Amino acid sequence: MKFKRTKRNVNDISTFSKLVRYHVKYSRGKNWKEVSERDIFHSVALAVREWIIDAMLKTEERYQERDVKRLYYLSMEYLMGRSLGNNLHNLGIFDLCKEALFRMRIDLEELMETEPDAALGNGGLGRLAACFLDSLATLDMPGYGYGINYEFGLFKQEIQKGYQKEKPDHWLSEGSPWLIERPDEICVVPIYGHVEHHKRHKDGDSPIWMDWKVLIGVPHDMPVVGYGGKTVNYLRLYSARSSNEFDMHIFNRGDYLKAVEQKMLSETVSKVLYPSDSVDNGKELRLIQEYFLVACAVRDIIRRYLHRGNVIDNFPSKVAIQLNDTHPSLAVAELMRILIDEHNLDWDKAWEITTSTLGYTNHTLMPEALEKWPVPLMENVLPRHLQIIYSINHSFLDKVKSIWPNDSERLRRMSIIEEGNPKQVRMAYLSIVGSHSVNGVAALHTELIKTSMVPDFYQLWPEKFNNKTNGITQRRWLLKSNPALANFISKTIGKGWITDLAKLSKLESYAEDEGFQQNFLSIKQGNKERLVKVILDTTGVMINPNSLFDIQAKRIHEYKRQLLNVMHIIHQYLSITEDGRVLPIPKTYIFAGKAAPGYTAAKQIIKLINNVGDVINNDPRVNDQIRVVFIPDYKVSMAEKIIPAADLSEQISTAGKEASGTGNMKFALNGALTIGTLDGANIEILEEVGTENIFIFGLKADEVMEMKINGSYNPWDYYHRNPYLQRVMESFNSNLFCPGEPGLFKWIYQTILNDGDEYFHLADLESYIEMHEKAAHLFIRRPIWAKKAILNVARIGKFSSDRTVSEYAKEVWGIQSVRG
Ligand code: 26Q
Repeated sequence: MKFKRTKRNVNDISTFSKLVRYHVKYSRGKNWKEVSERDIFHSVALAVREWIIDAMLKTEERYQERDVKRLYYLSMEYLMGRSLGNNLHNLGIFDLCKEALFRMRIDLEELMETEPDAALGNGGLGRLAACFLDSLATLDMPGYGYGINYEFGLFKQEIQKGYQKEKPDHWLSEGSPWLIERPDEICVVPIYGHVEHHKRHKDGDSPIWMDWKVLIGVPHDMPVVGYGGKTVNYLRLYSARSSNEFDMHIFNRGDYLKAVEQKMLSETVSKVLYPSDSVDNGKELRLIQEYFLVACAVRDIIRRYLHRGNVIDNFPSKVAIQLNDTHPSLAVAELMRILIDEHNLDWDKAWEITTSTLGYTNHTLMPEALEKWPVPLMENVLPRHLQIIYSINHSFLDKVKSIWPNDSERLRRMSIIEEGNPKQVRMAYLSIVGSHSVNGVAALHTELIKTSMVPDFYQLWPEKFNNKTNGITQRRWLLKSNPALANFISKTIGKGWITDLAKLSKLESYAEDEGFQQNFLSIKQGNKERLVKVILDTTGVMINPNSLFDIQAKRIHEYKRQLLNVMHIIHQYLSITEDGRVLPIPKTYIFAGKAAPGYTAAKQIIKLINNVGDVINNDPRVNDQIRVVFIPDYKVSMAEKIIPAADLSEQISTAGKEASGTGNMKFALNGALTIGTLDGANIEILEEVGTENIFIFGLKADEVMEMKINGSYNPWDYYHRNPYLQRVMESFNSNLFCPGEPGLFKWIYQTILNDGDEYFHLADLESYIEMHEKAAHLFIRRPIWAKKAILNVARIGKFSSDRTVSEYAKEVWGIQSVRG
């Protein structure tokens, strides 16, 4: 390289500018006067990447010197969002870079807006993985993500005539400056074929997996910069390629088209993220994706372990693997297969290593969302793995039999193989049996796993089960997304909160300080004004920045009850237009979120929100009292703009259904008050912030469960008892909100009143309306509201992912901080 590197000095603005110009010329091949925005973004990122790579290499040296145990997080999803701003903050060179670019007449904030989101995930589970990686690096812990380098991330959402339309997200079309390809570390992955039995040892039969095809996994590393810039770990994402040897074989047979077709088929494996956040059972491509991730990750982990001269027997002393839900649970079978077939370990030793290495995190209780794979499909795609799963099940059921003899009903309940036509592999059971740790993601959720999802397993292994309440990284969700509040907090109590969120408690003493309250409120106002512009740009609707911003931003799901929110809005609308009511304060109801493309009810709810918005926003009778907007294409970078602007955060799932929620934490951290049910982590937020600083309503999980079991819930009772609810329901039966498409929302009336209202909307609507009244009245008394909001910020410290990750490190993974 021609460029003479001056010794790197993070304070040196001119070094940075030179590096940017260097990359414009030698990486983008352009003269300064012909650069595009894209060129500048890439050149700035490549300049920053140099700092990052230096730190990344040093980090690896440090880990090697100390020969530390490492954690590998296996996840089908990572919702990383944008990296430039985050990396600059974590490296501590944000201001330096801003100044350097300013001198080159480039606005850093504008440049940051041109970066495409890395949307390699659907929602909560994928964003949690991203927060964990940030925390691991910040805590100087050797922890790595393993995932798939999807060519297409989560679809882009457009709204046309009120309906969601999906557009492909080709995020890699211009390449990513953050991905470092590692062609020398590719993985060869066998798939399909069949198993033959050969005599190997005197002790019996040795199965051989034959005639498999081959996939190649090419790793791409995305560096993960810890706050302070000392530790840089990485997220290793695999792209699927076809194997050359394999193609050559077909090419040589003269079947050129067949060979190209085969090549394309191989590459579809990492083509696209499945856009559903609950199971889409039985799709062969999804099974192959899950296996592809697991096979690449396990090979890579073992290779790295053995490379250091270690013997396989001590594997768990240097390696922990965490399964992010059941999606990578084939790791149980794959690790067993490699230990037995490739390292010749006996079954018991292999089993001990496997279970000591693996941990499993459950993210859902809903029976229909539990992953299952048809046995015939698995037999075709992964014949040897299926055999191993049968053997695992056999010895597992032997153990159950030895403890509970003559209990065939229990064996049927606990079997990893579900009887039926076809038989299915229960991936949650495989994960529980194959791991030493099983955890839920909030206290209530963990209790429900133990008592209602898998009580038999809890009875067998109570010590395996533990709770790890989710958290979020304050670096992205306050420092970066809400700079005004972050600076104000740092000025008041110092910067300690950035790496120790519990320090926010120092803000408690300012909660009643008038000056502090005023600053706090004016920061919120600034964030609201920023969002007003975004909403005008994306929807064309002008909203009132002085109204109460009531926000529900999350995936669209019946259990999350966006419909309950809409019912309340309709109630309020009708109380103005029909009862002549005047609201205590103007309100803006803001929604954002994507529906899985195949989830009809969820897509209809989006249409409903848009239609209700159209009617209300164009009705002069309510115009200065209510507005309803749906912000299209919710994603991490949009969340960073929406969340800091919220006054009220909607966390209103049917109790017992939301495993944890993490949006609830982000909103509270940014000074919104929560209106919510006693579900998931809301319960723990209530415990932290105190009952007078949160608006809790509705049935509790045990009450919902009880009413379900004894069949005592009858939505008609609520309909008949309360004329307001009746009026809301009748609006769905009429064409009030669908004048152009008569009958469009009748299905809602039907689902709620005649089909049993599975999610208890009518049971909770009355208390929800009451809580909203209470919230609106409090909002007028602004100092009281401000005090509550400040106390939310001051008391939310528990929900840092630093705390969550530290708990996993100590109690599950056995890894430690490695400081320089
Ligand atoms: C499975 C098989 C086939 C296709 C898709 C899937 C699939 C994909 C994503 C199933 C589930 C998901 C995502 C689930 C998820 O995001 N769960 C959320 O996890 C958060 C982090 O723990 C919790 O806070 C939320 O409560 C939970 O809903």
